[in-house]
Amino acid sequence: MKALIVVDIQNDFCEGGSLAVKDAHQIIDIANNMIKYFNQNNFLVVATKDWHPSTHKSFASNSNGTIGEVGTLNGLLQVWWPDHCIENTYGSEFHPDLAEIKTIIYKGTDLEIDSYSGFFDNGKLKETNLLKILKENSVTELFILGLATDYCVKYTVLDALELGFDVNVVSNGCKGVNLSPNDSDNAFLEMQNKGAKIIEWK
Ligand code: VGL
Ligand code: ZN
Repeated sequence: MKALIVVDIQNDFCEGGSLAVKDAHQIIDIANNMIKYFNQNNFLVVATKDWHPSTHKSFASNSNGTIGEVGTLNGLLQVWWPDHCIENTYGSEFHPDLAEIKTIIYKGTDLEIDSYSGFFDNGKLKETNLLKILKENSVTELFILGLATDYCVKYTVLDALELGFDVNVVSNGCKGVNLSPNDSDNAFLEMQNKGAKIIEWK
């Protein structure tokens, strides 16, 4: 069984959002096209949502940090982010042009720890429902796209590989933050080196 995982296509990561990823809107047609194809073939479609309380400590504003710089949060390296994807706000809603997805995984809900991967938080202390849902549906092969290549897409892909899934990363369906200019290119290389197949959806 195949599954599509649509990562964090939320308003705050798109143009005009507080943590806008350059050219994010360019992936929405590809995402919608894949959602339609997966639905038509009775494959599974899952979306993740970055979903933070306003007090989340990954926010520079809550941790005396400088946006884009790296500090530590409960013993883990942490990039300080602008406030983003606050639960139940416009910024955390899916982009209005994204096709409907029924199964949604929420992550980043614990204010003490960030969570880039759709499977686990950054310390692998807690797990979301994603693995359980994939197992219940006998999924073995994943297609992953979304935002951002160098954070939530990358860590979702690396965890999926460690968990034993066959992973396809849809390169034309991903855009990155690029705090450093090569971050997304390096992320694709790392995902590929660890066993992901980098594909394009036409
Ligand atoms: C993300 C930074 C902070 C992402 C989430 O979705 O890639 N990046 N929170
Ligand atoms: Zn976040």
